[in-house]
Amino acid sequence: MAGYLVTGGCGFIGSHLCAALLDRGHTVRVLDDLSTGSESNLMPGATLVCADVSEPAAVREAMEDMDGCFHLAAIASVQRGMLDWPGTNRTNLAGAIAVLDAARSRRVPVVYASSAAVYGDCASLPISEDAPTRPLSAYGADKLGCELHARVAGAVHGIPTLGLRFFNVFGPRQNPLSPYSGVISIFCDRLRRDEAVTIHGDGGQTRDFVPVAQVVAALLAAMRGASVEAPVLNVCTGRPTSVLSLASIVGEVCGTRPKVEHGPPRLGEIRHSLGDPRRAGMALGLSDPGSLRDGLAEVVAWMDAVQPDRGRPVISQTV
Ligand code: NAD
Ligand code: UD2
Repeated sequence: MAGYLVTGGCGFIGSHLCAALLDRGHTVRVLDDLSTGSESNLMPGATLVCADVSEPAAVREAMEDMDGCFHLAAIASVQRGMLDWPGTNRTNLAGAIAVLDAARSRRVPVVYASSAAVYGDCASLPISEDAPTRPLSAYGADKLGCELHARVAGAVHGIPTLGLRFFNVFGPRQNPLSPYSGVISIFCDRLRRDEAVTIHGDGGQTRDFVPVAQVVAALLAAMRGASVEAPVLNVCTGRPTSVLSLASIVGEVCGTRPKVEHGPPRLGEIRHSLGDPRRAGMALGLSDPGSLRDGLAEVVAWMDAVQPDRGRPVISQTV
């Protein structure tokens, strides 16, 4: 059994990862500032260090006697990166550097969250890991920066790393109440309460929606694959869904005819994002992620369990 530091462990993906690590008998320490995460997401058995990941001393202390680090803490929103460029950069890039710096003295392996946002708008789909990286957002640029610093960490300091380029992740515990929330959490929350959803633009933009269980499987396997070569792998399904058809599938799952409003397209919006899952599938031994409809049904079932009368939003916390 090993001890793992999970930054961002009180967030959506982090809480699922912590549950999986604890199930396997590992010791889990979480570093989180609870800015978008919640203490109610701290898994029983995990300990919490409430601190800012961009504070090198705090991260160094949290990494003491740990065997590995999963670095997930970030401001996980393209839109917030547009609004607060320096602030998101501090968390998203300086935070990653603080993690790598803390890993330096004992060469602690680091598995970290990158994003499909590093690719920008790719001419050729599906996108393999060899595609050029041309981010269209500060968020994507910072994630690419994490990958470059991970390469330096391996080449210069001998720190093993592996970066996972998550596509659009969804599942239970994703908070639907912020304007920056992932589209699936917003659509499920609204349509189960028979409220209208807003589609930014014409809804023809497509995304590769990947269930959180697949992401956790990839994270767990990635710790064994971390190396000084600083590999990066896609975590995706290879199946495209337009935002318009997402609204209609969520409507079916919720048993309602969706009311859809169209707003202006988002600034810097990527039109099509579709990953090639084959390399990661082989390297990490991933199995089929299951259907989008089943994953959506799981999200709606979770929301119904938390808020059975469907009368009010699912989580009272706002971000
Ligand atoms: P989340 O907002 O639920 O979790 C992020 C966690 O990091 C939260 O608990 C938050 O409180 C914490 N955090 C934020 N700033 C911090 C700081 N300065 N110091 C310490 N903790 C801080 O988001 P998530 O969806 O679980 O994302 C996890 C990781 O995966 C992020 O790195 C994100 O960029 C990446 N990612 C997410 C997706 C997705 O679709 N959700 C896709 C690609 C990449
Ligand atoms: C980006 C990244 C993703 C992850 C995420 C941050 C890409 C392709 N994906 O996701 O990997 O890093 O940022 O967590 O870069 N939408 C609506 N109505 C809404 C909400 C969203 O139409 O109410 C649309 C939105 O315009 C976009 C799609 O839904 O076309 C997905 O939006 P999102 O905010 O869930 O995620 P996205 O693609 O910005």
